[in-house]
Amino acid sequence: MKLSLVIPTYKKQREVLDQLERLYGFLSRKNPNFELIFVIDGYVDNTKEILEKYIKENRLKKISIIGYKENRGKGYAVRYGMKRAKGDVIGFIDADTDIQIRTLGYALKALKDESVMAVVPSKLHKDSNIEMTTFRKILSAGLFLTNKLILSLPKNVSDVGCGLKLFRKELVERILPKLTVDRFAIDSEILNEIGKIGYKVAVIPFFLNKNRSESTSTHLRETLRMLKDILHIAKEDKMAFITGIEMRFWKAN
Ligand SMILES: Nc1nc2c(ncn2[C@@H]2O[C@H](COP(=O)(O)OP(=O)(O)OP(=O)(O)O)[C@@H](O)[C@H]2O)c(=O)[nH]1
Ligand SMILES: [Mg+2]
Repeated sequence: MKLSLVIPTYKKQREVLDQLERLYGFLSRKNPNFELIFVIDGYVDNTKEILEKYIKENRLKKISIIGYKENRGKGYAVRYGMKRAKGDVIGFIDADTDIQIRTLGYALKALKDESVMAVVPSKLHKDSNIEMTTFRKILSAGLFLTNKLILSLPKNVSDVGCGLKLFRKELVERILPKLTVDRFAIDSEILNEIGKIGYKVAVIPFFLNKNRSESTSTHLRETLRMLKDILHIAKEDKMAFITGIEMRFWKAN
């Protein structure tokens, strides 16, 4: 199985090489048929140069560095990378090393079941190791409930924002043309599309490193933006539903 991993990368010049080494080493052992696609989401620091220098010096294959000048957001970067991915399984993972690499091991194992079309980790899985402050717990639960109430998430999904997800190529081909979100609500939008179609999702444990950086996606401004985007997704779905009924009504008459 060929695996394409998209790595949306914004202002990660301090961590990105560690992530590259880690992914390259892990996949060379566990699933040597892979490609890593770093999408530089805005040339705002030296991430691109650092990656290119390292790849050249070490003559690494299977890695592409693509990107653009202006920052567009995680959603835009993920879509940009996925469009260019060639794998039978296509996924994305955060550019920093906060997620423990064994989470990817669990994800690959879950795909051994041929009927599984997507793999999604959850902080609530009984084997996850996540310790969160009370504030983060409340925020996380609130965000999930909002998603659950207004979108069509797959039934067994209990977490939305984890920065690692894998999908089979057929699923990506079907939903990618429908995706529009540029920022962090991309995860919600993808899960909503999967839920609407009814694809089988495997939920796996999520392992985070202890001393990780302060979260960007939980900043108030990003959270509000995410809520706005989620409401927009729900509104578009409702409009499509109403239009569908109208069309049937006019056809019937
Ligand atoms: N913050 C941010 N991240 C982006 C953007 N575009 C792509 N990303 C990537 O989205 C992923 C998640 O973003 P992070 O900033 O790590 O968010 P987080 O994991 O909630 O927070 P940290 O604790 O800061 O790592 C990373 O791989 C980023 O490089 C963007 O415009 N803003
Ligand atoms: Mg992060």
